[in-house]
Amino acid sequence: MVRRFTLTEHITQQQREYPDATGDFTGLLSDIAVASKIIAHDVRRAGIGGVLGAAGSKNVSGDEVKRLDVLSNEVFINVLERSGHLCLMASEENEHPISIPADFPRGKYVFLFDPLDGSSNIDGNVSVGSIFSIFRRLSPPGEEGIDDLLQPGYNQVCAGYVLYGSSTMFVYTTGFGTHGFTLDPTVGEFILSHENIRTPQKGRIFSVNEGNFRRWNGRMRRFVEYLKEPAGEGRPYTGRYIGSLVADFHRNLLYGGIFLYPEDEVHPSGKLRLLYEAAPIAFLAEQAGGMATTGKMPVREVEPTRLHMKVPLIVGSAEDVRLCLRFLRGEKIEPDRPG
Ligand code: AHM
Ligand code: MG
Repeated sequence: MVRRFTLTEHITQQQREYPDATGDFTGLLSDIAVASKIIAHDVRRAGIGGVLGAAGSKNVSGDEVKRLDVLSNEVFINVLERSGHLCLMASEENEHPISIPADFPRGKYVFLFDPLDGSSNIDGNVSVGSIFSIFRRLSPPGEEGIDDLLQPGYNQVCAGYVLYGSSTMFVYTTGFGTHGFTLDPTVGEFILSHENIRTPQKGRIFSVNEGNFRRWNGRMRRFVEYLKEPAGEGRPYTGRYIGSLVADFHRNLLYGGIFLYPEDEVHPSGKLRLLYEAAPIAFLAEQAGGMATTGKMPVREVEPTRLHMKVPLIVGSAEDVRLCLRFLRGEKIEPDRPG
């Protein structure tokens, strides 16, 4: 019989590298996995469970909240607030930080998450995902506050996402590679399926909402036009855009390519949130050999000033991201030599 490696075993093994580890972190990741299994179950039942449709409120960024967003948010909060590993949380769905109720124990980590990203796709039965990011508390115990949440991405101790796709996948990094696990629904366990993912250095896919083309600056337009030219090796690139970050990123991570949500006239800082989307995705990309930039600086170097701040995101295969940066700097790109 083939020995199958579970997520819990993988985390436990990584933790053994740290002789001083208390097991706290292993416990936290196991709780995140439990929350994501509950959400996966809810997402699968969405059509039949009567939970599709708008919940009738708007989230802090002004987007309409679907009922599954609300449910997923509650699942993460309910599971993690009592875990004893966290002292503070922040969710894309909550305007303010989420504190741990006084009757539950507190731990040394803070947890930031987007409970159900891409939820505007739910009614179309398109893949959605959860994204999370973990930092160590900076403040002394009992004094946790917003500064513990507003940490730059290079301070992350862990980042990950769960993709509710044709199968459910849990992908995470603690800075020792990016690893993917697939939920085996028969036993309810995440099984190691993609160990140490290495994203291709150069891809053939570009993913961007081209409906915004005329709102981009000229340099961004020229870059995307360049990718579409039928000239030189590897071009034209194939356009693939779901409009669901986890699904778009995951596909490109495996196949190679570039994902862009640049600034434009309507979204002066892009659309994606630094703390819940861009920074964790950047950590995962870098650990797989890729790159992530805002166009001006590496995403993980951005110092957050607000919980829900947005940044432009350009992420993917290193050569493709570097090429994009050359366009954004206004460098002259030599045309390919024919044939
Ligand atoms: P959400 O957090 O409200 O779900 O929005 C984020 C989503 C991402 O999944 C996706 O990359 C992006 O919005 C798509 O935006 P657009 O529809 O403008 O292309
Ligand atoms: Mg989101």
